[in-house]
Amino acid sequence: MATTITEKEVRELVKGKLARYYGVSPVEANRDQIYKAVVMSVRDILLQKRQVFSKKMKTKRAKRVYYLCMEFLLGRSLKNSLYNLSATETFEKVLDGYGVTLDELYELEPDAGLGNGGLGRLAACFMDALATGNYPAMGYSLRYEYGLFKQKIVDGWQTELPDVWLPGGEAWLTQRSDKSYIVRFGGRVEEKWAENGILEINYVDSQDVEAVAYDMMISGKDSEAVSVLRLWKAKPMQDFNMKLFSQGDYYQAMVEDNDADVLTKVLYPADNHVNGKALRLKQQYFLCSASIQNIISDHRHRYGDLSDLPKLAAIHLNDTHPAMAIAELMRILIDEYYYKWDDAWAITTASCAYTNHTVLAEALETWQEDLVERTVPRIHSIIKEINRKLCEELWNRFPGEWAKISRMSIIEHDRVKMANLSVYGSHSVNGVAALHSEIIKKSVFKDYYDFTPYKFTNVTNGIAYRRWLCQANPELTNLLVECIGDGFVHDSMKLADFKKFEDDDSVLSKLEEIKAIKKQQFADYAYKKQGFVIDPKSIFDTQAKRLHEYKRQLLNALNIIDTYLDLRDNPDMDIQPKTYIFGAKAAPGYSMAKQIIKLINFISEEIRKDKKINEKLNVVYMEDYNVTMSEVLMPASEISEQISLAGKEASGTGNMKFMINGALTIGTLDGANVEMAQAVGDENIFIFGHKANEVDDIWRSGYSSSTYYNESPRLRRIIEALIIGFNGQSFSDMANYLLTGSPVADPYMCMADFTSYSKTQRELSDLYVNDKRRWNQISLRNIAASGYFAADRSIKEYAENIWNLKPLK
Ligand code: 26Q
Repeated sequence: MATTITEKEVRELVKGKLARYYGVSPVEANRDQIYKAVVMSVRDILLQKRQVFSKKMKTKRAKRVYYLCMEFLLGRSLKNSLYNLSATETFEKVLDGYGVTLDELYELEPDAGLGNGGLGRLAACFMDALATGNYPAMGYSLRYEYGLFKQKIVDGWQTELPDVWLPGGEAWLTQRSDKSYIVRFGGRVEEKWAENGILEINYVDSQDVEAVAYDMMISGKDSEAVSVLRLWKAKPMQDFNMKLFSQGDYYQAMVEDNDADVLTKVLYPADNHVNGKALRLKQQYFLCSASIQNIISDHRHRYGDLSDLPKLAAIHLNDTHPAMAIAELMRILIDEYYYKWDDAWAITTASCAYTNHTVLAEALETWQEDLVERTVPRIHSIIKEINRKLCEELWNRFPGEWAKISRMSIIEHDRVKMANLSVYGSHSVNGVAALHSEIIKKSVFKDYYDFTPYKFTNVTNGIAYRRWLCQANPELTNLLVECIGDGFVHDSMKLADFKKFEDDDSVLSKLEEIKAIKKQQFADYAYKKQGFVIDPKSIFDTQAKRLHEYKRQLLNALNIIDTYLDLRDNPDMDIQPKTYIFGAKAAPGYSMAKQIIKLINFISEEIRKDKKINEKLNVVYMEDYNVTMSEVLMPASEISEQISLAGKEASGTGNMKFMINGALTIGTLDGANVEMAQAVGDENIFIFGHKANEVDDIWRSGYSSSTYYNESPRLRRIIEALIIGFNGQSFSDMANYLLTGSPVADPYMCMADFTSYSKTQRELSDLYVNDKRRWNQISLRNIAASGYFAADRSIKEYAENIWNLKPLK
């Protein structure tokens, strides 16, 4: 249902905001004021829509989903909100009179970078899809003052700068002083049996922090629903400080003031890697406690009885980061509402569901037990009791199987294993792509799969495709509308109709023209941002994602080196000019990842110095890759690099964004690539390398990268080049990493997959030169087959198979 907001209403709204907040009329207002006034106007429209929807949810006693996640990587919102409200033109007309365009205003909005990568972006895509599908939904996260750091490349090396997003991003947030809760840390817990037989829990010397809600409205496409993203800000507790103050402990009062603030200062910048810091644990509990308190209090106000909770609320744990929500829900039911343990446990497990996003060992969260005990003593004792009951159940079920029981326990060797808590405390566990969901049943959760097989399921990830297709690529969208009508805007599966045009030469050449336009736009962008000169006629081959060894940017670099050495030997070699584009941030403490960035930048520099070679081979490292950059980059890319070691990438979602924009994928059979291959057909995707089971086999029999070195003169030449170095800098450490590293050389098997990768790269180049028509056909088939990878579809599956949630129409 499209909004019917009129030009007149918009004009009044914007004018009112300008007068109220800045005391200016539209003609006096500067751009920044107009931007903020427009954002606040859109926010008001959405708030009002949400209110209407909220009333309906309540009267219909509709079940709601609460999506708990430490990250929401939203990017910009203005363009998306106007698009979703179908109000872009109306606003454009109003702004016409003010001498600014919407495009200019869009550029004023900072990215809300409250996430690292895939997991956080998925959460953002899901909020959009939930609203679009008219599902009652609320997301919960933290209102980080600083999002993911800004990346600057200095002399080839990544440096980090703070991401100050709030001054520009704040206009989206509505402070909810009425939604505030106390979260308690530390101290001691005293248990006292009251005369009425009730166990009273008292907190002694705890540090109390106030959680204040800030709401952000997330619109759906032409729908009635609006999703709310509730972000918690930590605020020092006024009266607590006053108490200390009045006791004469002025200094302590001030220090504890600062302590509270620090909780929601900054997002931890690690992706697929845990950080066992106390502050992170506190952040996680802060999210869990504030959110669960809020869910329970709202539920009680609306419906009274908490026993109804599983019927009316689905609580979703996005990875294990909010796993303490399980214990927090138990705490509140037992300590505050005096539920019996088993009844509380039944409510908790029926409400909670958990998604796993990784099988990497270094990303599996475990916490030192004494840290948990010190930080959240009551939660610790509840987890201990959950664990005791679990072990009891396991002893009955698997008598004598000590090793298994120990693996399955929640607390083992003084560590709290969040994955086991999440699985045991949830009624559903899912992976994020078919292959990944199979792998977790065989690896990390094998024992749990034997124990409770019915809990395990799969929901393949999807993307908010309207952002990357309709908004980021209007040229392609128009072509699609001309060919198949605009039904695909609401139903991504209709993209399949585009396949009918695979033999239509005029459509194929239009597709090529559109790619050329988007390439030129990206070339202009790269020039403006970083001064890179890119030949728009060269093939744009892109790897854009977080920098991680398992994602194998290094494998890409090895192939670039190989081509470079060929060109150095023979500068007249007849090859299709190619531009390799990288965009990636590394966790600040991840030194190997930073070395890889440096390698790519040094190669890039050296190549740039040789004009003749540079005409055929160009490497650009785009600084500060973020959501907004991806919206320019994905539509411009012709080759999508999805080259993780098979079995390591849970799903990937960038792969889907490239696909829908017509890029050809070069990739391993990993994550969602497997399903992309099924959807588009093996002839339309460029798969190489060892498969997940082969990787396991090689690993078991002992991987030796030197075998591949000995067999391949090309690899030997590359390793030699690394040692000699690029742009005056030796990368012999990298050579050692690949050949002699310990405990194992080349842990992500770049050497093992190099030959097959490099051969497939050549096939792609040959196809581009020799049969551009077939290239365009493959591109078209990819677009047509991408409809399955929509978040709308993922959300429908979650709603039907996990949350038991119905759209509210
Ligand atoms: C945990 C504890 C302490 C500090 C940090 C963390 C932490 C933070 C972020 C651990 C992991 C992450 C992020 C994981 C992630 O982004 N995973 C990706 O999720 C995507 C969405 O499902 C998948 O498509 C990707 O395959 C997966 O890598």
